[in-house]
Amino acid sequence: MIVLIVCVLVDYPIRLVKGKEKCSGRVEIFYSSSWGTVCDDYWDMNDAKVACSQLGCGPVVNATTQAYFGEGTGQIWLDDVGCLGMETSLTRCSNRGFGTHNCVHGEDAGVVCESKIGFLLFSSFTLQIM
Ligand SMILES: [Ca+2]
Ligand SMILES: [Ca+2]
Repeated sequence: MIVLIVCVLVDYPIRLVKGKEKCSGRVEIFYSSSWGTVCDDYWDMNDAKVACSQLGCGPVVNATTQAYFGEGTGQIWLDDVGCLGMETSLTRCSNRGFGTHNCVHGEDAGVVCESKIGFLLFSSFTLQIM
């Protein structure tokens, strides 16, 4: 029970917006009752990898910058995200603190991950030909 409460406090839900499929899009995080975006400063494959695994998607394909999936609205919640790649959620990575940033929505970060189904099919296909 205690573990559950700690997780709720540390891990905030994320979603991907405006992608062609559910495992790609602009990264948004739910904090303080509203969805906000992530700035692309120091946004790289390690950060995107954490977002992909938090969402239950397959491996990361790309970390997008400069509002590749369109500009979000409202708060920019995270900036200078520094993941090592094995964190279980984006908010466990170092950052400047919720809402502290020097960004505009033109810098919204996004990710492209393999969709889980595609990844599983690919994996089983690889197994079959091996
Ligand atoms: Ca980073
Ligand atoms: Ca910054």
